[in-house]
Amino acid sequence: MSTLVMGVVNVTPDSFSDGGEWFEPDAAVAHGLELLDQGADLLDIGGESTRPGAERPTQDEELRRVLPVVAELAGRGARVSVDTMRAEVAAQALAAGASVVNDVSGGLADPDMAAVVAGSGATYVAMHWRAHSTRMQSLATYDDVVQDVCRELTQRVEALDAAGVRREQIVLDPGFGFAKLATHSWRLLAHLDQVQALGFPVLVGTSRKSFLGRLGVPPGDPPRPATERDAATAATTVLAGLAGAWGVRVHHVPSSVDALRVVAATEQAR
Ligand code: PMM
Repeated sequence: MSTLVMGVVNVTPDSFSDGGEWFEPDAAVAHGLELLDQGADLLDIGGESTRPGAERPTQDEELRRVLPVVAELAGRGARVSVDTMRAEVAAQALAAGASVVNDVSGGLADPDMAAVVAGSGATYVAMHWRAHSTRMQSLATYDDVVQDVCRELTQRVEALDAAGVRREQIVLDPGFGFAKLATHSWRLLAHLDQVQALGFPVLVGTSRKSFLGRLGVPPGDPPRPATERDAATAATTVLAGLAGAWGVRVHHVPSSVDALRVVAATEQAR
């Protein structure tokens, strides 16, 4: 099966690469429609920025941001994912037409999340996570990042299973940049096969992340701006495609669609 392209629609004032750009519902919907036009298979709609140090919006504010956008895009036939750590936001987004819950905390942030997911039958992306954004970078210590992430993801799967979530619902994500230094993200990218070997579909979310922003930049110089990381992101999409990832979560859809065309054409020529 070919890798899906999940286009990012951040309805936030402060996301690291596109905060504020699509903050009004109409702008967010228009952006989602543009991403679909460009070839996105599904849209990931989020109302909470998870960049390092970000403060959380209240639940009411998060609902106010995402629900109209989820309802409108799902109503127009899009496959919609809601990017949330809150069970109530997930429940209301599913009721409004979302079919995927993308939880960067893998169920750790809200004890009610697993029950909502189990009851709905929705696809559930469980990402590797250690703490909220305000303190996650202080927890970026590992013995062996690939083994540790795989073990902690397996623990999440066991907890989800115990709460009634079916294995077929689960997609795993190693959580690039979340409680990870650049070296950790590179190691995970180099060993995606080990994450795949856990036996679940895998989502790769490298898009515009800071470890890509440091490529080719002399030490001490500022990283390149987020919007100048799309070519590097597309290169990671090739790696994800070759590894057999279920999906890539990206801001710039056309470059990743093309990257996956390269993977498909090469594989056909084998
Ligand atoms: N990264 C961000 C937000 N949501 N979800 C998943 N599953 N995986 C990720 O890597 C991920 C995510 C942060 O990026 P953004 O602020 O540009 O949305």
